[in-house]
Amino acid sequence: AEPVGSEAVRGLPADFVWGAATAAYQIEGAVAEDGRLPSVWDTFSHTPGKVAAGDTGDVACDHYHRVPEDVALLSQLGLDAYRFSVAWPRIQPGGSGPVNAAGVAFYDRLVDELLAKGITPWATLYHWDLPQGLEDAGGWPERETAYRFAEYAGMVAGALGDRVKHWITLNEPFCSAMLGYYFGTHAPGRTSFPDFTKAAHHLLLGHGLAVEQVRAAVPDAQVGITLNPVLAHPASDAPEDVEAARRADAVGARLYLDPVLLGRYPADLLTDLAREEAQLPVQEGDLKTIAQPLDFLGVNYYFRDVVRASDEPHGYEGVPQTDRPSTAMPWEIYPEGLTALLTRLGREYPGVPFYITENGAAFDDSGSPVDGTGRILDTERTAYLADHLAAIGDARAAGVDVRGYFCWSLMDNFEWAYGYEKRFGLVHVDYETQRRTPKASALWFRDAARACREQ
Ligand code: PNW
Repeated sequence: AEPVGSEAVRGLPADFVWGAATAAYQIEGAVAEDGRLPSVWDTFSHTPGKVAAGDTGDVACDHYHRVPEDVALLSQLGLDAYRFSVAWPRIQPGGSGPVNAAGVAFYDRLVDELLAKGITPWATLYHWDLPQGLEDAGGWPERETAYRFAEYAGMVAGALGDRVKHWITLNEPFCSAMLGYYFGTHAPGRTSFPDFTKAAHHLLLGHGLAVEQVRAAVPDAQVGITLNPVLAHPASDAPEDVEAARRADAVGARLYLDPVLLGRYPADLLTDLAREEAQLPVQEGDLKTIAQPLDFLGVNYYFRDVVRASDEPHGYEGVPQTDRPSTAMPWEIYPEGLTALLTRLGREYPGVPFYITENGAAFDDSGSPVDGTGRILDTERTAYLADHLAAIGDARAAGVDVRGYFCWSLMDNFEWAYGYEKRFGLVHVDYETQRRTPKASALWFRDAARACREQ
């Protein structure tokens, strides 16, 4: 691998947390084993036309049967921490009722293996795999789903909390609500603006209730939520584009940040929603529940948005930046946006430490050279990681309290609506043989973590 430039770890402290992230449905496979029942993503991926190439998570990376091997990979990469998600449909397969002990046993094995290798587990309770039984009862637009989520969170915290001390309630409620219930590009594939706003509020309520459950079960827990606030830039100085950027910021960033960290919904957003007759179904006491003090905020960062006005209920549309370098998604590569985002979060939401819980890139690795041992020399991914780590160093230099970085992803996996074609892994997965091979970027990441610790 290329030597680690000091630029990449400049400004990162020796105790900075270096990790990698995955999510249950994207890697586990074994969808019908040990009592697991379908989630909305099983249903969605098995619906023709929803996922590229008809891919599903039925097998994925077969991680369910390869825990020792995959934890050994993390260990070889010298990582401090591993962020994984717990599949609700394994723990409580229909979304209500008793704990499924066989499902818990899988995460017991994973956690024990991690701890045996000195790797700190960071558990995400919900990374989009709602039990289908709850969707059939109305899904996140129903308030009851928030109570069901809290019950499930308490079950998981009770089972794993003696060993797992880092907890993330939700991953990117923006995606669950907006992509799942309004754009329909993610499961469950519904396309209603009012359902989106109801889902958003009930996800946030579920977060707050889950924080209470985790704290009750695990008194020494560190609890947070992972959001993906996207910085929206107007495509021009025209007032309608500036207004579009405000709308994008309201619905994409502040809808989640403000209630969780400030205990209120943004006033401008409430006005926008009232105009669309899509109010948030807030009941007395909800905002207090949602705004429990947190130990950290998880931030996922991939890109910025450049937006212009649109007549759609949400009021904006993205303008592709075709003249700018991009990843295979294709998402614009914009590392300075991570500095800008963290600086803004530090200013507007002071007092909570930040962790980057996801950042990384899909590139067409098949176009990269391979060395004599079969290793993919993915220099673009290494450069992407180095530039984003340097951007975090810049935010720290500006006084922002950001304490760690989890690369998305440990290995190539099921990239939601894009299926297996988009590869985000530090580690290459051959889906014919399930063979894992670290890419050059993985070895660079290992060396960067070491250089940071030893500086
Ligand atoms: C995140 N968007 O998803 C998720 O947390 C991961 O599971 C996923 O694999 C990763 O980023 C890469 O996509 C997103 O369209 C999916 O705005 C889509 C969007 C954002 C994040």
